[in-house]
Amino acid sequence: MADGKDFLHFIDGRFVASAGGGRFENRSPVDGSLIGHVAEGGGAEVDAAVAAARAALRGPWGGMPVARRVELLYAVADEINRRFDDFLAAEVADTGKPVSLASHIDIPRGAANFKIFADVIKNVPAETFEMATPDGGQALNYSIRVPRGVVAVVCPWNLPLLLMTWKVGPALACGNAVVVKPSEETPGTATLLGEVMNKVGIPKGVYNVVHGFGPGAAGEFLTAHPGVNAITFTGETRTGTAIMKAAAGGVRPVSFELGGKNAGIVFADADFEAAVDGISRAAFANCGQVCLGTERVYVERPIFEKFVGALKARAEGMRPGLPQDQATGIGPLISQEHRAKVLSYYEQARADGATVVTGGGVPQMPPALTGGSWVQPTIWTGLPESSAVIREEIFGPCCHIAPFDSEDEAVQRANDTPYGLCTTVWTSNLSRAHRIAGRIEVGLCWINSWFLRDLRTPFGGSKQSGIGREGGVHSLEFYTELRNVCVKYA
Ligand code: NAD
Ligand code: 6OD
Repeated sequence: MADGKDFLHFIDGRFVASAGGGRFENRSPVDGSLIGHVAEGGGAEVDAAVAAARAALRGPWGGMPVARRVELLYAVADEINRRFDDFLAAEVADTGKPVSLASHIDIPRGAANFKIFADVIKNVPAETFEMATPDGGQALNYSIRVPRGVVAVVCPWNLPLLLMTWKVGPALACGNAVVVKPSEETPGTATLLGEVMNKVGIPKGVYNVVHGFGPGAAGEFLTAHPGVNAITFTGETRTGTAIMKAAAGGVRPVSFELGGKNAGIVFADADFEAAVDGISRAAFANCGQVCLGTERVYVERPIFEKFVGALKARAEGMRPGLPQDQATGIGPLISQEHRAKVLSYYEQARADGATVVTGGGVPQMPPALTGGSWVQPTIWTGLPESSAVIREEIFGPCCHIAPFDSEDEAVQRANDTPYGLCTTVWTSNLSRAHRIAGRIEVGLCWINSWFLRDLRTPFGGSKQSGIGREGGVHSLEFYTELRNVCVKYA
């Protein structure tokens, strides 16, 4: 990774340290051990990266035919797959997530994100209009899609490679150059991708990475930089608010994938085992650190007790452990800081009178792992809907389960939140499923499924869960601008 365990910036095709030598520690969430040091970027690194990106747009990348860009993006995907184990090791080191999870989701999607958008850009439909001109002649209008220019990509830590490439893939497919600001918690795979870019021949300056922190640091400098033409961001709603203010200077477009407090709704007529399985994944996968996760579960009263018991058994069957161990069912949270936040909600739930069905604390770990950010998968019942545990995004392996008595009640309670990312509904009544899909205030509604992704579909959140949709041709709306060309030919 450029310099042993040091994570350097990747600017203009080269791995570089910070101008002043600043760096910070990267620690393992599994045991707290030191993984390495990360270059801490500031204004100088952001300036250099944006300048490199602008230069790339004026260079070979700017004039490159789409067919060649497509070939290069396919090569990026192939090279990620060829170096699958390196990406897996880097992702697992930074996040502590089980290898079984990262090898099925994070790394394959990291590669797929380049192929899917290469395919999209090959097949962009064109619009043409013939018109009569005032002088009795004729003109043809056609529209072309042009890149925005330099796109800032600001990323979170929960699915680092997957979420970064979900933005970098379409941005490059559309002919932009990018400056990525990975999360300070997860520098590994973004850095490794720099090696891939060089190996396959992506021109220098097209893909740049500046490491560092957010407020008053690399993240803020990047989003406020006048040389940036568009900003795509995944992270907390509060951070999105700050970035939107930065984007206002220069009137730059934003695409935001933000926080959520997603509901799961389980009807008594659902396939019980499938519903338990789906809600268990939605609540506990990736140690609950998935924006699409379900922290509020509403279960129809006749099956409420049985469902709570079955989910409890699932939670208690998830063994925490080393990522490489195939028996590991759940990894640690990303950091001690995040663990303190999650545990504060575990305390709040008790204070608000919750029944703790299972969990609620820190698991007993072997001595070698006690320095990690472990928490128990946790289930509560009995909380009032006004509790902060029900209202606020926790981003941990936990959920509250409440009974409901009617479809109207379930929809009303699911919608009673400032967020609107997704919902997962479990029922065998398809009429009801379609009705709910029309009434639920979210960007993504899963029926008898969860996190089932076709990358051609629009992805994004309603209300405070985001702005815009990405995925398939929808990504073109953000990563390109339409230019109309009017040709008077007669
Ligand atoms: P975060 O908002 O704290 O940080 C995300 C990124 O923003 C980091 O790179 C950080 O350094 C940077 N940042 C922070 N403050 C900034 C500022 N003022 N200016 C510019 N950059 C700044 O989020 P996180 O804790 O890394 O990730 C967890 C959050 O992300 C959760 O809220 C989760 O719901 C959300 N998320 C949403 C989606 C989605 O698709 N909707 C996907 C994944 C994660
Ligand atoms: O699957 C995706 O494309 C996507 N953006 C997933 C987001 C997961 C949130 O943690």
